[in-house]
Amino acid sequence: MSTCLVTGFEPFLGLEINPTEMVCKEIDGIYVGDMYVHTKVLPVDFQKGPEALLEAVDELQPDVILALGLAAGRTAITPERIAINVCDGEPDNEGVIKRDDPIVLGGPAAYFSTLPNRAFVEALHAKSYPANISNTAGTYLCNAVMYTALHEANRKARPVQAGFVHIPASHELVIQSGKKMSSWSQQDLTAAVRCLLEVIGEEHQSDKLS
Ligand code: PCA
Repeated sequence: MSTCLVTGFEPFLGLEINPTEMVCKEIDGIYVGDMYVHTKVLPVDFQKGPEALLEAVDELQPDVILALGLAAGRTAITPERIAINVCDGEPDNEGVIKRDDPIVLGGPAAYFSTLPNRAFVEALHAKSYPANISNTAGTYLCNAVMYTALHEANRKARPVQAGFVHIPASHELVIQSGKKMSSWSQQDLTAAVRCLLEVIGEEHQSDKLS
């Protein structure tokens, strides 16, 4: 049996909905093949977000960390290629603003995702879900959590895969916010994340067989 930790985020920047939180609720406790899925919703807080992720990793000792975030305005599911050691941009939910700050003082400049991003895109396309690899997770909380997950995975003695996938807005979020942006149904967003989990689950299955 393997364990996958899936994380989402609370709403942020004045929005009332974060579709990643809904996805987490919908898939918490499911099995994909023999892979157990545990979810955790993280605060949009430069201090507490990464801390909550590390606590969940400590508790669960997952084989895989699939972190999710909302990228409002994007049209497709976008697995992220790289996390950089920088925090910058909009205030977090506590009003804290970071400017050109490292996530880990003296840490490596960047980490590549170790999730099967290309296989994710192919599997999503096979199900007619728009998807492409993104080359920037930004410099806000999503990048901070992706960097923290990969930094932690890198320190573990046993292999832990980790990475990040941004998802578009849901229809409900567009209605609630009144913003003009592309959106998907919540049902499709959750189905797309299940598709990612199937890819991960299959990979772990074939690892065991080889
Ligand atoms: N998206 C933000 C942070 C929380 C979320 O869901 C980001 O892209 O950094």
